Amino acid sequence: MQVKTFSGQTTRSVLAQIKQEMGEEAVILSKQEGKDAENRWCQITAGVERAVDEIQEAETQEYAAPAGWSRWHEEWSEIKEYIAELVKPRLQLHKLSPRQRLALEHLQRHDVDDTVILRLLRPLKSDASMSILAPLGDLIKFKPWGNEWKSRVHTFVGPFGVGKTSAAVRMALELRRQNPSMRICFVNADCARGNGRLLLRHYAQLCDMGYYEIRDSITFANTIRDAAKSYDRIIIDMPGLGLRDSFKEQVEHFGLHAIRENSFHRVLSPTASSKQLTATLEKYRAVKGGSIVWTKIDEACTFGTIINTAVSTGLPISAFSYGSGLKSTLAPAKDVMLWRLIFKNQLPGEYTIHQNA
Ligand SMILES: Nc1nc2c(ncn2[C@@H]2O[C@H](COP(=O)(O)OP(=O)(O)OP(=O)(O)O)[C@@H](O)[C@H]2O)c(=O)[nH]1
Ligand SMILES: [Mg+2]
Repeated sequence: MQVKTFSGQTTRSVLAQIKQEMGEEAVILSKQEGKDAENRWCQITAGVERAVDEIQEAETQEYAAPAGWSRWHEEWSEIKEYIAELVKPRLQLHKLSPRQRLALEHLQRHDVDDTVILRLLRPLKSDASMSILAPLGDLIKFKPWGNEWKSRVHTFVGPFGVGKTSAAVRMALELRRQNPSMRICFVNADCARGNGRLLLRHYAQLCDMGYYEIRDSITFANTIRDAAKSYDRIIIDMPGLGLRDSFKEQVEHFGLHAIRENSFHRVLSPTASSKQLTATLEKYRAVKGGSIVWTKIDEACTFGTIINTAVSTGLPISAFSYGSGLKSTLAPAKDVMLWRLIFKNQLPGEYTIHQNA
């Protein structure tokens, strides 16, 4: 159900707005009337059943996958692997400098996809003095977490236990560090279970940030509307999605699509297999934009999936987290952090320490 709150001076004018925007099928979910210093006001929350699908369709158009897409995608991945095998002898690797070859082989050991390797090869072969970081930098986008992320609402989604709540708290703390006067609140959409709930509430109190809990689309719409009046950034912690859960159902349950200015951050870990990551990302195809937050990189031993995912989704990397505590375990993502992680096995925290030294 699409839920939206309309306001005006009279019931009649608000009902007219609802009819115009949602049509005859809209149902009234709640109504409030009052009078302030000067005027009367009326606020009505209305919902309409069919609109979700329409909005979902509009939002997913760019990503809309035909029936059987997953199977087709799997077959195409296999075909790509065969093609890569076939073309390998013709790659003329001898045209690369020894340094370039070593770097490419290193990426292959980190499970970087052959298709990505092929895309790196072309520019490298044209210039033996070129560092591999140049074409890599062209393939991967970074948008470091912080003030640059202007949208008011930020929603953290991802599999169970990947580090969504921890990332949300750390990213709020980082925002506050960059901008001490910023008014930030948490919206907990995962309050059915105890742990994350207590952690978020505790940190919100400790850091003087707002805290709300939501359970359905009506409390969600009202909460976001209220929070938007008092806070510059609203950070939503979503429940995890298991491999068999549907993101569309989650969106419908909370009425998530109705929020404007919402950036979705997919929280992922390189400790997951590439098949798991592909399946997880597939779930979130319906939402555009946002970023990828990579967590638990301190627990991973290869980082090729970070490169593969950046190339296949085109999404920017916004942050890396690298430890189980909440302090000094998250860094807004910069290209040099990924290069050092892959080529020197150095965690972003170590890079930051060197920078500050
Ligand atoms: N080593 C390491 N542990 C982490 C990192 N991020 C989170 N954790 C740990 O992973 C566990 C799960 O973190 P949460 O933030 O609760 O993860 P979640 O995705 O919110 O979990 P659910 O809400 O249960 O789905 C906690 O024990 C965290 O301390 C990280 O970057 N590195
Ligand atoms: Mg959580």
